[in-house]
Amino acid sequence: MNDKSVVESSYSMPLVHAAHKQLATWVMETAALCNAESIQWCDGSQDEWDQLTAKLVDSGTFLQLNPTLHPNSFLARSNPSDTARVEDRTFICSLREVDAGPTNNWQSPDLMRRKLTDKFKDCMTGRTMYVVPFCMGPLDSPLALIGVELTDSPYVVVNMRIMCHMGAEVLAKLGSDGDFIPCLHSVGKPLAEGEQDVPWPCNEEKYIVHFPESREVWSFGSGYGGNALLGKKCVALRIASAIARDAGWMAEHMLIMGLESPDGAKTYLTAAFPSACGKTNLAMIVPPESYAEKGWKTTLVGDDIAWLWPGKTGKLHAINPETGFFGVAPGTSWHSNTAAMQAMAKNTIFTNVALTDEGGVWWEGHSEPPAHLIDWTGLDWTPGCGRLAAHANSRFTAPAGQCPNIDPMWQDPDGVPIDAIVFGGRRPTTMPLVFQAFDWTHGVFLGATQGSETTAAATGAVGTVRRDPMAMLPFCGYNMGDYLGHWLNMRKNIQRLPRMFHVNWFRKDANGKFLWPGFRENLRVLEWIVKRCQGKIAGHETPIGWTPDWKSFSTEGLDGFTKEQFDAAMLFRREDWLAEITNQNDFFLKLYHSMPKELMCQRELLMARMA
Ligand code: GTP
Ligand code: SPV
Ligand code: MN
Repeated sequence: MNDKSVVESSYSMPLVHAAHKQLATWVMETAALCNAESIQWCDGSQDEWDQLTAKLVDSGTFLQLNPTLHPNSFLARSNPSDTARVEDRTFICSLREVDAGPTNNWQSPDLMRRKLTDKFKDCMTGRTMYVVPFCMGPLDSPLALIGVELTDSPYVVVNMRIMCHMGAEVLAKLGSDGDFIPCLHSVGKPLAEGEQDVPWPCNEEKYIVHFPESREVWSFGSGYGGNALLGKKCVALRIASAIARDAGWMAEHMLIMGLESPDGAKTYLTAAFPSACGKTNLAMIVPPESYAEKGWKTTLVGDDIAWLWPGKTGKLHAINPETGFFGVAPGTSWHSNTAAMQAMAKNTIFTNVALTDEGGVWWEGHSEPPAHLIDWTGLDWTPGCGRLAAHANSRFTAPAGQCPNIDPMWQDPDGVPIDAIVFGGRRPTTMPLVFQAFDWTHGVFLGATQGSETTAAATGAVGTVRRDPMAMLPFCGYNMGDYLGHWLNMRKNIQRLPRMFHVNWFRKDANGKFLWPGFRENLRVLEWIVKRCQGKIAGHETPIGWTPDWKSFSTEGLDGFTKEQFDAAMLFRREDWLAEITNQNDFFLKLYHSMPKELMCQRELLMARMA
């Protein structure tokens, strides 16, 4: 299309937005294809937020919470069929199938483009199309990526305003010819003349589609989380991982946090845990009292995504490309995560949690159940009624700046220097509480073979152990074997390598009880990690890596936690590990053609050490 059609379009466009011809043309073409009733260019202002939240309250999508309990906060209840990411409907459409690899759904870009063009035709009839310019990463970071999401969901717009830099400042940075990642989103529910809208429009047929080579995202049919807030998983992980491979950096599903030990030394670490396996909890950890008294301090940089590159200090540096949390609500309480509770005290959007009679929010694990609630589906709920009050994947969208221990460097364009990388997942058996990799390549092997019980963050079976390399299985925008090769290659560019660790908070005893108290007490594991990074403490060498012993691991102030319990949480059993190695077979076979030889070799070495 050319400028002429922009001018001739039936949509009006403020002149200032026509400055970027390519953007203006794409906006006009898309509005025409989707038959949007009108176009709204989003500036990210408070006025815009007020206008959109009022509209969402009017349409029944939002319920305003009691402003004395939760100022400027809202509850949304989704359609019960649209509550989590849809991995089987997520596609990587590279030109060649081999570039998507055996762990991704692939379709030919041409075919997919044709199919989607058909789907998007007239799909915004009766709706406004919002133009949402956004920037992942601090605007002045060398890694910052700009995208523009076109969406017919005002719910998406207000969530995006919390989750990333959005609006006028991004458009200004884009100027008249800046590069941007086009992201097209529709809930896929056109409104016929006079048709009444539903509170949560969506479509049974969903497509979450990525074109990693041309760097575009098309998402159809869902309004929820990672399916619809396209800056997050689609851009900052799937598209960014492909960009990072080409440009020598890494886009990872990791939290970033800082730890200040009593001597004043600051250690930053990242941790890759699969969805709903405790990243937010660990990122926001508050030291137990005995640690706080000694002078331990914790800070948070990010809770879900880290972009890493070799920085000025010779270490890997990390930025959090997001500005908000889209955190799991169930299990979050003043006891388990005070920082999260403070972060979501105001200016927060809750999705699929329960509503209290006072106009507050509640979920399983929040506090003692109230005598009456309205559950996430809008029905009356009483304790013992047999239903969950909040959906297992219910979430809060809260501004990161509201977290009381946000790190002073969290928006630093150069990121924070990383000393440790931690892998982990939900492993009811086999995996000890903590162990350290012998070196970078062994660490990459630990990350590559990490597994976890599946959770409610994606639709499908919950509770079976699956391999989830670097917690990136659902988020890698290219061939997983090539991705692991990229990890190995990065070693050459990092002068001061981080140490690598594997943790497991989720090991259970014969009665199904967690062997480790977890949550705040995880700081004890972090202390061991920090001291290992500082070279202050000896490790115990085992076939699987370096481990702490009872003496070098602090349990002071951890009432009643015995050496027997520690040994059970740390136990290395040869039989379990032989089964583990056998169980990794399927994964190695699946990636046979692209799996780096170094990782095959690591497997051999592990078996040799076990013999
Ligand atoms: P995504 O946002 O989906 O990427 O996940 P996340 O990794 O940020 O998940 P989050 O921190 O929200 O995980 C929440 C779940 O982990 C809840 O069910 C918590 O109860 C559980 N959890 C977190 N930390 C611990 C821990 O130390 N021990 C145990 N047993 N459970 C934990
Ligand atoms: C995850 O599932 O890892 C999330 C939530 O962080 S979502 O944004 O929905 O993907
Ligand atoms: Mn996540």
